[in-house]
Amino acid sequence: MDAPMNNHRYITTPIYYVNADPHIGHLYTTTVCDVWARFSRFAGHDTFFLTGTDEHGLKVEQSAQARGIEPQQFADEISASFRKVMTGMQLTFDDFIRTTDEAHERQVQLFVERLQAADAVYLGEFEGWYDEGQEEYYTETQAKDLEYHSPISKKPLVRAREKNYYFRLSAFQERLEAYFKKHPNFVRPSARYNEVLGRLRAGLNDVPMSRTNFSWGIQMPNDPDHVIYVWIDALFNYITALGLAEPESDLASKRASYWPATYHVIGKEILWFHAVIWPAILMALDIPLPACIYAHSFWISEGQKMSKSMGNFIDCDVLDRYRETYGLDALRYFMATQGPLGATDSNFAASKFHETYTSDLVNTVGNCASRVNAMIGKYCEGVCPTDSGQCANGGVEWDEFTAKQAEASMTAMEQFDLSSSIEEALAIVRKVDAFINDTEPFKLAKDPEAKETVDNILYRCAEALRIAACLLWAVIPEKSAALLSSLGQNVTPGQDRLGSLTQWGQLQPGTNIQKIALFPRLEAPMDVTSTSS
Ligand code: ME8
Repeated sequence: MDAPMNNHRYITTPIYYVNADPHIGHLYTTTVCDVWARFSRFAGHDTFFLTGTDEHGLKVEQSAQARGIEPQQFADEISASFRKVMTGMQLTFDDFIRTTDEAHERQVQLFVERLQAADAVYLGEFEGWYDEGQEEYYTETQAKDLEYHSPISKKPLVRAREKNYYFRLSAFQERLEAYFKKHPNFVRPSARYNEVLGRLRAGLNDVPMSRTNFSWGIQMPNDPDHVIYVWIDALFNYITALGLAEPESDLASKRASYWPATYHVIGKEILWFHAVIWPAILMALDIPLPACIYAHSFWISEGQKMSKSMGNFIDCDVLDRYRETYGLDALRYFMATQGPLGATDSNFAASKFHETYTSDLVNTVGNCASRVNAMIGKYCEGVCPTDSGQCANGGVEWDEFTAKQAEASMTAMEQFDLSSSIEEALAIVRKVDAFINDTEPFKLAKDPEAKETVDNILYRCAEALRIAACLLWAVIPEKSAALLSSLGQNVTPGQDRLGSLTQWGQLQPGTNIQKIALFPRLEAPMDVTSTSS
């Protein structure tokens, strides 16, 4: 990733289609962005986090018609439900853009006019195989595969021509290839980079950027017969949200400096649009490119592709049940550590969820915190002891060790490697457990002469836990805050800086330390078969 020129960071999710209800996929992408955005603010960066809904196009028009309502009303309803679910999951987006927002529509037209002025757009004629029922074109190869019949109505495809505006994608072949070569982290993970580059090198065709077969969309400037193709309309959201088409506007004065984006986080199925078409559009407009397109893989569920008919679909009802059983932080933790951020798909399974919850949250973080705080309760009257520095460290230079872990954890998070970042923080907790087992303060406490050693050990345990809690805050904000509060710490992420909070020695001797039970132990995995959906 190229280092940004200022302290600003900008992260985006795809904007979601309003023709399906929110499900694990949408909430996953938005949650991993939320983890990163929370971390980034805590690390002291001025951070903008954008999500929203993609509301134009034929499918929305048809879905609205089927319900006998206007497309706008239909879009309003589903967009509101996305927003509600995301707010309910405490996702801290700074704006929720809708492609039906007036400011978006106006700016898209301005950008398209600029593309026309730059001669990046032309009116051309397309000829192909047309499915009259579905109003969809197929290429020769696709039509051949379908034996020249509609896959839906089974009626014969017809030869048809359509006049469309085209974007001259082919003109950007060399510039794109050169850009990829110079920026090996432009697309991540690297498997996706190689995939796009391979396809890019195979050659680029111009792409249609308008349609005439429906009207629910943004009109092509000066041509009311054409509607701007929904993908072009949607991609612009990343810069219309910042007011980039209107540099003199209030919006731009507040937000324009967030561009270029630090991360566009997307699913792998929409990589081509983001890694090739979008950069070419930006090049045509002379706008800098985003630093990184991060394309994650997919969730499958209980070992199979998610499907409503299979009964393994992770929709909001199922997620609510996980949340009720394990808590919101556990759900965030599972998504961040076991999710498909890499190049392979991940399995969302009740047994795996339970195992992760039990091993990492109950047995590691929760157990260690309750152990340390309980010992301080028992052997130090609930008051943080003093570390006189007089006894052996049990093989650990705690200040150096925690500094190294904090640095590694923060670097990994900055690079969007959520699971490594979390693992570096958990390593601190594991080390505390090992330290307790090695030094056995619970045995030493029986000997009044060893009081100073016990105090020193317990101070180091509590202080290390405080640092781990700060590093885990972006992932499990509620439980980390509870842990910090049990250690008498009043932390306001964003105002307080992660970098300075993770320095050793800030826990003040004399602070009251409370007993804490963070994650209840649950006996069996959640029963996913009895889901109502
Ligand atoms: O494609 N696992 O919107 P969309 C993980 N409007 N993530 C998943 C997933 C799964 N099984 N299923 C979906 C669109 N996602 C366009 C985007 S952007 C300018 C326009 C997530 O509603 C993932 O982020 O189909 C994927 O890219 C996105 O939802 C697709 O959402």
